[in-house]
Amino acid sequence: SSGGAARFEEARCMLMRGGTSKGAYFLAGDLPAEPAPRDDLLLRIMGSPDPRQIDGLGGAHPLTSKVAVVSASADPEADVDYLFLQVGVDSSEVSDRQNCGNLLAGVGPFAVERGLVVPDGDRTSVRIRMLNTGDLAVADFPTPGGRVDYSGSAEISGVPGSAAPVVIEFPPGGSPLLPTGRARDIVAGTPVTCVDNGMPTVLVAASSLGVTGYETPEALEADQELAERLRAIRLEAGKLMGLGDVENTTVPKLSLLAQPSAGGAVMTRTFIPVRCHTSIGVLGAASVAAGLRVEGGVGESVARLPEHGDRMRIEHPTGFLDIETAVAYEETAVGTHGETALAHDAPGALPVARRTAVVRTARKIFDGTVFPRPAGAAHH
Ligand code: NQM
Repeated sequence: SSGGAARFEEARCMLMRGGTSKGAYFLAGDLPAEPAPRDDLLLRIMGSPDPRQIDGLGGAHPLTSKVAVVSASADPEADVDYLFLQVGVDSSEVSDRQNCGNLLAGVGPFAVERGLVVPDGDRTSVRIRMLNTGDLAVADFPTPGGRVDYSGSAEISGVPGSAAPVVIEFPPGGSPLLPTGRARDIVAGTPVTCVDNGMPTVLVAASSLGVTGYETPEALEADQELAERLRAIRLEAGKLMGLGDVENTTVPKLSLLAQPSAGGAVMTRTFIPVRCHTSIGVLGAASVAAGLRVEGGVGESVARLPEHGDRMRIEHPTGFLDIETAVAYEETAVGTHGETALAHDAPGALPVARRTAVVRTARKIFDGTVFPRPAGAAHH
């Protein structure tokens, strides 16, 4: 390897759980600035490509093969910039084409740990520019005595025990809530609702795919016929959503919807996009929740919306995720293809997301130096 790369034969790194995901957090300055050498280094740090990621930090699942790159922001509206990178497990793909609302939960604490943000009393609020989408998030978490306190009583499904709440607010983002301009489309012969409230997601009634939506993730992943059907839906929906050819991308996600079983609004099984999520992504849930509030969407036949308030409980394979969303029908809204709809003369006026908020938790697992596998040592 070149002399320039030698500087990165080891890297400062913090391993954190963010929500129901786990990843390696880096200061941008501790990684190569150029994407190609950065991604090569990250593959060697995580142990990819290898289904077991035995020679690196990765946990052999997309939810534990994640990276957050954090830096001070030049943007006056933000304190820090956060770039999410999905590192392939058994592929050499490192992708910045999706965001991650779970690793997001660790970004504020990490920024304080690394001195990018000075704690501001008993709780600290950090404004985060999410570089993958351009959207903002504001995270608020306890910092008694000027140190991040990870312990607390907030419980989230999919994580044992309890921890300090990280309260995250998402102001309205820049993407149209309905990327196709319609509440319902037929793709690959299946009715779907394509929605993007922070994560491009295709909603499908489980019943229209011949499953109940209550199967285990393992059982759904083993269903080859279902996999083919989902693949066809995703490829066609991706084009309609303006995402181009999504064959090799991790967005859009697919969420199968079924009737709730535990007092929530809906039961979900989410494909990210090939593996079935053991719970649900944060922004994935934000998109499901907003999509359920869209009149005429495919959720109408299965979901039970709360009678009032913004809070909605999204059920998933290991419990539930509570998320607050508000959707309004504005006088005008513009879809990706440039259509404009006027509420007063068009009953199909496009809805927009007003706000989204969620409680997550995060934890510092270790802080130190990571030693990447040497360059050129992969055999595949
Ligand atoms: O949707 C998994 C996760 C995610 C993404 C995925 C996420 C989100 O659970 O905000 O967090 O959909 O790949 O971490």
